[in-house]
Amino acid sequence: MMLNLFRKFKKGFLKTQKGLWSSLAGLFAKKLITAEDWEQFEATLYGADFGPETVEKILQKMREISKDDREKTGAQVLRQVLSELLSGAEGQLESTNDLQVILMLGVNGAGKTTTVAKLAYQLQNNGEKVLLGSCDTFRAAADQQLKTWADRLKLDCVGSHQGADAAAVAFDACQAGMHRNCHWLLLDTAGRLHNKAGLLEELKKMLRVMKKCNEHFPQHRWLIVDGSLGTNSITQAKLFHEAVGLTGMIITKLDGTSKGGALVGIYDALKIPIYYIGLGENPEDLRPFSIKAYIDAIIGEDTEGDK
Ligand SMILES: Nc1nc2c(ncn2[C@@H]2O[C@H](COP(=O)(O)OP(=O)(O)OP(=O)(O)O)[C@@H](O)[C@H]2O)c(=O)[nH]1
Ligand SMILES: [Mg+2]
Repeated sequence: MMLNLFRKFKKGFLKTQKGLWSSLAGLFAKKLITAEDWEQFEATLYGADFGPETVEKILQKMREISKDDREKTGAQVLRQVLSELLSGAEGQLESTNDLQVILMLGVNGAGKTTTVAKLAYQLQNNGEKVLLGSCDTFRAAADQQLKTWADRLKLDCVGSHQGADAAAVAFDACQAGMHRNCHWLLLDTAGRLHNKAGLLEELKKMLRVMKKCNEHFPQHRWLIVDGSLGTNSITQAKLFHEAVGLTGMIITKLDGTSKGGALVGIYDALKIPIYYIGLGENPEDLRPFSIKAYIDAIIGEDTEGDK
């Protein structure tokens, strides 16, 4: 299964990879790299959606390395630069004896509900006791969508109905999670447009109310980001961060996008750890984020043994 997923990851990034490869191979094979060569490579980086600020950083670092060390291949240099830019990006979820609450946030369609299901499936498979909470009280079918997942995965779910107070549902779910001695409570929320001030206020209210159960709740405030949208997500991520103080991110829909570079831009802009990546719509399509696997997927596998 893991092998399949890795293949899927690689297949998804194939478009990104192909462009980078041909451009890199040409670049570093030359004795003298001209300004025009760098410009061409810059265009390739933009095409892979690394985003303007990250492209600038990548090029600067690559130029520095190529001045001192012409032994390395282009792929080796880019690998080194990306590893530096992603340093600290791997989030790691650790279980404790107490209930941990994860609040899943993000704009419409980012993949929150699906990610709740996928993560619940993964935690449950590790022997953890998981409860779901349906705090998307905005959309009529939202509660049913989460309940359907709960039934499929044989999980308990604290339900709600359209128009209910999301903060009250969150409070009830926290109480239920504590009483039932759960390890994890995963809370789904409504897709909030980052520029809708009222919705962000509602989110802050949820946070205040949960603190009444336990001052540490919710320990995790994760932004679910649609990776196929590229670096457009950076602005929304910043706004969510200002409103709630994000502690982690999950980048979804990395299967089948040519914009694989956006992940670096998003991390570089926010420096919030990425815990998982989404590679499909099924429960098993969630992988812990690994810097090495990601770089392998966008540059090509590490056959020379360099890190
Ligand atoms: N290919 C792919 N599709 C995904 C992934 N994650 C979610 N989706 C799909 O994206 C669509 C939206 O996912 P949801 O989980 O409903 O998104 P949401 O953020 O809960 O949306 P709202 O509740 O409307 O705000 C669904 O069709 C999912 O199946 C992923 O990693 N890969
Ligand atoms: Mg949803």
